[in-house]
Amino acid sequence: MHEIESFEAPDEAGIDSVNVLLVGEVSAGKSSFFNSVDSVFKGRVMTKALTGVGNQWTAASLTTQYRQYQITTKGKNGRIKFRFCDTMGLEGGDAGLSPDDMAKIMDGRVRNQADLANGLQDMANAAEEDKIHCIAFCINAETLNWMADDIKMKIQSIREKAKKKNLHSVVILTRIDKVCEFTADNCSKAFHSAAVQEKVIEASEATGITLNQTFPVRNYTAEWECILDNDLLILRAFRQILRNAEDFLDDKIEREENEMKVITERMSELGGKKSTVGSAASASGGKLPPPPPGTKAPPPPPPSGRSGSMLHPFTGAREDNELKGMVVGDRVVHSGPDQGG
Ligand SMILES: Nc1nc2c(ncn2[C@@H]2O[C@H](COP(=O)(O)OP(=O)(O)OP(=O)(O)O)[C@@H](O)[C@H]2O)c(=O)[nH]1
Ligand SMILES: [Mg+2]
Repeated sequence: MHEIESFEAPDEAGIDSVNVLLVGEVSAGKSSFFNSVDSVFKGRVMTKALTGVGNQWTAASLTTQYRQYQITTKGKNGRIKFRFCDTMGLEGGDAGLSPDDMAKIMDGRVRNQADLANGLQDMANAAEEDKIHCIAFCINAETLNWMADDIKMKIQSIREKAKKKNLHSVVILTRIDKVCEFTADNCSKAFHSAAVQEKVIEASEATGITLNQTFPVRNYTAEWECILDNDLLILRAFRQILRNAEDFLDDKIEREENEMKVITERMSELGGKKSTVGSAASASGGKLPPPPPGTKAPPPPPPSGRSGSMLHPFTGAREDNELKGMVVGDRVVHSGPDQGG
């Protein structure tokens, strides 16, 4: 508990709380998982998020708003730097949220309490504090065998989008009490139950998320008081989510520092090339350095008047010893006034 309660995002991340996105099929237990974590930290069963079955005929999601829930403790300074972001359940075919919609949520482009049922309204600019730092896929252990292929494909596609953003994913396997009667009686039996173990493997295979990131839990849905064995399963899952988010943030900071280093090196390379002439001149007090030995110095500029080269051999009749002796290409300097003006 202490590891979670004392969690602080690194200063460089520029955020106050870590955000975890809850994704899953309709009735997978997303909202119940938030309530369960909330219950563990409050020490009593919490029901802040609405849970239950939506429309039984259309199998629509009960949750229709995007909600960011801050986790708080019962203590005085009771705020854990952690938020769960609850979404509408994934529906079959083109209905409901698409993987692209989920990617917008991951980018922090959907505001808290936005309506999701009538098409997602995304913002052009995302706030850093609304970006997602870890994804939790909620999978119903009881109905996993019958999960429709299009839901599986949506989950895979959302995972791909998360991976491209370097986000880690975990599986929260809910309703383990419904697949093992011993676990239903006592949650500490979950680790000795072949039935639960089988579902853990199935969920890992269906999502492509490794076994050590797949956590069986029993959400608080029928209890009035918290039970230690339930709490331990929920805390185990929550601690891993937090560690994943921390790893993501550390990696993000490292990548950004590296990108900055590459940009700085590139800029100094470009700057170095540009300043070669300038730096040579400034090193010699504003004058260009002397040419290397053996280089013929250019002729000094004429003191005044006009100058040029002989283009044609001199054919004039006038006696002019200087011009008569010159050939084509020789330099001519005339400093006096033209004949006749
Ligand atoms: N027995 C049992 N029931 C659960 C568990 N988790 C959730 N439920 C029940 O499953 C139903 C759906 O739970 P929700 O938490 O509302 O599911 P959701 O994923 O938020 O559903 P939508 O918002 O409709 O997408 C509710 O009746 C819960 O009481 C669990 O671990 N065990
Ligand atoms: Mg819900």
